[in-house]
Amino acid sequence: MLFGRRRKNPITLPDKGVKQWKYATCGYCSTGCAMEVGLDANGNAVTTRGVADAPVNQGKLCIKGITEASIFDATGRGTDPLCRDNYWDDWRTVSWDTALDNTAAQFKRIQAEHGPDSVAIVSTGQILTEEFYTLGKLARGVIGTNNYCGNTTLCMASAVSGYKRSFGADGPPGCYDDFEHTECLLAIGSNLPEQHPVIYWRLKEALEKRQFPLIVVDPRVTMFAQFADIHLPVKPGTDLVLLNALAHVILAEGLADEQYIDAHCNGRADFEALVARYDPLTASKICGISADLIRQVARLYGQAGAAMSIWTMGINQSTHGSDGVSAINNLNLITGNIGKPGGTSLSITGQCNAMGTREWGSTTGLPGYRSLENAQHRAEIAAAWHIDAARFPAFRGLAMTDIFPAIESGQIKALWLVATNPMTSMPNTERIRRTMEKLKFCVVQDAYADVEAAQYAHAYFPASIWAEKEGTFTNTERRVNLVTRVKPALANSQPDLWIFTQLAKRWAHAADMPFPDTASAVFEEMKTLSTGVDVNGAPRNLDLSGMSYAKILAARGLQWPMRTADAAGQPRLYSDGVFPFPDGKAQLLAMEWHDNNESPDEDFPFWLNSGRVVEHFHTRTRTGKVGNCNKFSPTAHMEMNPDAASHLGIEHMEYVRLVSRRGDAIVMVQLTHRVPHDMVFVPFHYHDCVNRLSLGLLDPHSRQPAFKQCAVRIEKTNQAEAARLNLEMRAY
Ligand SMILES: Nc1nc2c(c(=O)[nH]1)N[C@H]1C(S)=C(S)[C@@H](COP(=O)(O)OP(=O)(O)OC[C@H]3O[C@@H](n4cnc5c(=O)[nH]c(N)nc54)[C@H](O)[C@@H]3O)O[C@H]1N2
Ligand SMILES: Nc1nc2c(c(=O)[nH]1)N[C@H]1C(S)=C(S)[C@@H](COP(=O)(O)OP(=O)(O)OC[C@H]3O[C@@H](n4cnc5c(=O)[nH]c(N)nc54)[C@H](O)[C@@H]3O)O[C@H]1N2
Ligand code: SF4
Ligand SMILES: [Mo]
Repeated sequence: MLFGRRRKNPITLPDKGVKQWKYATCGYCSTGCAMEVGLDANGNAVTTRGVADAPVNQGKLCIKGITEASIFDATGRGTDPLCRDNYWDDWRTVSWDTALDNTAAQFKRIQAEHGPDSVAIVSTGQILTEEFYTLGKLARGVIGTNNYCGNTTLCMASAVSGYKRSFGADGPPGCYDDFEHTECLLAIGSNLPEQHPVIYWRLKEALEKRQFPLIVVDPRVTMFAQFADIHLPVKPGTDLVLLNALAHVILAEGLADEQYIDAHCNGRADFEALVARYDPLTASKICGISADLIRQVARLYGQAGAAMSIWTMGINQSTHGSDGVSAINNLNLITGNIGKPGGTSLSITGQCNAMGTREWGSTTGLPGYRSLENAQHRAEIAAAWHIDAARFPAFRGLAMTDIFPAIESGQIKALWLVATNPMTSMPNTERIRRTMEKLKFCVVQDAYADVEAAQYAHAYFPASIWAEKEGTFTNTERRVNLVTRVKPALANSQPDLWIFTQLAKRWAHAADMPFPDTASAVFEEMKTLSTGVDVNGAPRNLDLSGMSYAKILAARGLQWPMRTADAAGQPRLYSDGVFPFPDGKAQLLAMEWHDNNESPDEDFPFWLNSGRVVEHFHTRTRTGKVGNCNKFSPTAHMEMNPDAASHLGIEHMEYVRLVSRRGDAIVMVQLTHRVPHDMVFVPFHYHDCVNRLSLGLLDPHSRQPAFKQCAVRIEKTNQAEAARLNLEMRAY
């Protein structure tokens, strides 16, 4: 006899006519899922499937990965290079030679007139590592500007800065397998089930095998918070206070790992003196979590045999983002939870290759986690690139968030945007719009021609996307994985690597420099730069020298460091307690919390919180055109507490106008108890929406904007007019 589903509703998968499967790594988030793209008899990408024996995702994909085959031909892809004299003119289709010659000539003219740093370059976390490395060589070795940065300033800069301040170098020390070993997990400012669904699945698998406390810190009752054992609805922007208080209890109650601190940490005295002032009662009055709950969580964390913390944008996008990260590191250092199975400080990265640019992109330094401030590092890279080390500045230039004000003030005249869309993703859209209008020359290099940033461009380079190219991505757990060329580039678009190497040819001195034009040759060059010793005399961690594309493919991704061909990649860093500071010790940091956000008042009584939903990716150049993603949230919307709404006479699905000190935006109301009374949450995916309102105060260390905190008021609005405006703003 047949029972249940088999009898009632047998599931049949439609036959998509797949003739061939080709390997890739997902091009959306940093989870790093391995997949295969299915091609039909005509070579069209028709579907994707997860790779069953891949260590990261073990066959799973989320909604974005499942629908990723349709992005190749999505509307709005750029097919030809375009040029125009003024941004208000119509575009002219031109040849690649014309587009590249013209761009090089404009950069040279502007640099001759206003100095080398008057040309700025802002890149991304979404191209291949080999492309990042080549762009860095072009930016620093050929064009010679120090104002070169990436959208990672909006994303991971606080994690990078916090890791460097605590451990001496960037690089997440843990891995997903730590879920299988931990006895306590603290997740801060991360909505893992929606933003990293497959990492969340890994966590759930671990929890199903073995129970351990899951504690989620988020002012919203996110999906993650609903699944947690303990939810700490922290007051926005006060995580540092909570973390200092947790450390206070752990030290005061003798739960610290004294041996680990003595052997591996500097700075204990100052740190202890500072956290002594953050007793649970004092802290509770600032961060809104009761003293008892703070003690309970501290004891759970301090007593666990192995405890780990993960975090994402709720920490990084804050005026104390870098301090928040270092405070998480403090917590793990004093409990001896670094580099051991289940004990770690694991920042959950954002974009598919945000790690690749940090490692090899040269935006904040030089390749392979080298720094501009270090003369030996400058010499090493100058030798590899066959240039004079004097070409490198001895300090890093402006961060992305400082580049825009420098355009405003006239210091920067030209801007090259590579795979980033600041017109939608930067705070204070109106200010960005006025800033972009001031540019003498702007190039936008994007896979999609309808990206909003192109509105102010004088040249547009159509880039090939994701698996139209070959190369590697590094994921959250330092795993390097391969993207193979699944199908040919669309129309006249070209891989970013090709664009960089061809542009380099427009400068005479680049002729003497190595500019390999295949990804695998670039990878070999990177490998040679990845060996050697660090500032503490220990072997460099970011070592890829044992890897090859064939090995990566066979293993479905390998973690660095991998120093020899017969070694396996290393799952954790700092397991020996040796950190990349000169004396090998990590740094405990004493950090005071300052109340420095824009916060609600009488005129603007709500916190405006912003972030993401599972079905969309960033500024929707891709997911906005994938029917099975866009249909879940085609319209800009806002989570609002029903009690607050009824107080203002606002109903579910009604349009309202949000107003901040910067601007206004129309959103549709979604009533939900996920947000408290005094907060609204708006996904940032929609153009001319939340970032028209955001302030984006900067973290002093990382220069990352506090996207998660500013103040707004809510006004009733004419529904028909709002619906029309809403449609007009979001034409696709
Ligand atoms: N579906 C999807 N997945 C994505 C992306 C996407 O666009 N779509 N983008 C990728 C990228 S680049 C990134 S960076 C990640 C982001 O991943 P996440 O950081 O997990 O996502 P966000 O929604 O930006 O923010 C996470 C949470 O921070 C909370 N938060 C706000 N203020 C505070 C605070 O003061 N303290 C604390 N503790 N929490 C606070 C918010 O309420 C929110 O729930 O997602 C990646 N994955
Ligand atoms: N209010 C608010 N604002 C935020 C955030 C928030 O939480 N709240 N989060 C911030 C964060 S964490 C991030 S990471 C940023 C993201 O902000 P952006 O980077 O500006 O947003 P994306 O839409 O990802 O832009 C990437 C662009 O690259 C293009 N692209 C994709 N693949 C390729 C390729 O292979 N080659 C080329 N040349 N182009 C390609 C895409 O079409 C897209 O236009 O937004 C930030 N802004
Ligand atoms: S979890 Fe991230 S990497 Fe995996 S399929 Fe989804 S978007 Fe892609
Ligand atoms: Mo991000």
